Formats: sequence, C-alpha cells, structure tokens
Amino acid sequence: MKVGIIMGSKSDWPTMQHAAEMLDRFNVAYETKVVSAHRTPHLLAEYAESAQARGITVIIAGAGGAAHLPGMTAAYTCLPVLGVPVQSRALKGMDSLLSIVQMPKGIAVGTLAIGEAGAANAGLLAAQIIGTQDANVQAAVEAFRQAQTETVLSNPNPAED
Ligand code: RP5
Repeated sequence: MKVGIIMGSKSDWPTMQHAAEMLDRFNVAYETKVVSAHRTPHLLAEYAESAQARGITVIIAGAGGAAHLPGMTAAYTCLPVLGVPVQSRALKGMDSLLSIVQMPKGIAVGTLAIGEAGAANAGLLAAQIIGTQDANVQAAVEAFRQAQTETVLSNPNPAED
C-alpha cells in the first residue's frame, strides 16, 4: 500500500515534504510528483485514474491559490483524497483553504490545515487510514502518539527548558 503525494508546483515542496517526513516515520511507502490542475490537466486525469492500479490507497494533494488540484483529483478517483492548502503570498493561504474545503456535495476531499501543520497531519492521517489494514503502521502511529503524550506530561512547567 502506497500514498501518492502530489502538488501543483515545485514551490509547494517545502510545505509538502512534511507529509513525506511523517510517512517516513511510519515506514509507509509513497511517491511524489508535481501535477498541476491548470498547467497539466491531462497529466492530472491520467495520474488520478491510474493511481489505484499502481497500488496507491490514499492521495495527498497540496496546492496554493485557486487550488483546484485536490477537488479535481477526487473527481477522477474514488481513492480518499486529503487536501493541503499551501500558504500563498497574496492571501496567506486563505484562498487555498477555502477553495479546497468548500467542495460541493457529492465529491469528498478531506481538508487539512494551511501550511506545514496541514501537510504533516495529512501524512499522519494517511498513515492512520493505512493503519486500519496494516497492524505495523497502526502500532507505529500509536507509539508516536504515546511518545508525544509523554513529552508533554514530563515537561509540565512552561517556564522551564
Ligand atoms: C499553484 O500555484 C501551486 O500549487 C502553487 O502553490 C502556486 C504557485 O505556483 P508557482 O507559481 O510557484 O509555480 O498552482
């Protein structure tokens, strides 16, 4: 089982690499590719339509501005699509967020937060989805969460380093 990480531009990679890093943490295989909804529309259709046959089970799609990529990808495949709004310069990612999150009824995109946190959580959510079918991945996610909890509990004083 593999995750497909796609993004509208190479300039999205500093954000989207956080999804890849999260998947690395859980030993989940993935592929990465620049696929633009408006610059390479035929490639987008071909990528999304062939994804399942290539062993992909979840697609993470990140884009900024008028961010059509996650919605158009979801239109071409029944695989779950997780959308990451990349922070734009002009509107700080509010444009990306609203254009990804406001999908009309009938085609679903799971929208994450703007920017790095959204990309990291997209990787985490993809691992959790895969974890429903893969006990090793689920155990790795549980261990990650346990370590996170322990870090907080063992550092209760906010004024201490
Ligand atoms: C979108 O336009 C991309 O997802 C990117 O976030 C934004 C800017 O792209 P570049 O002009 O940097 O290629 O398609």
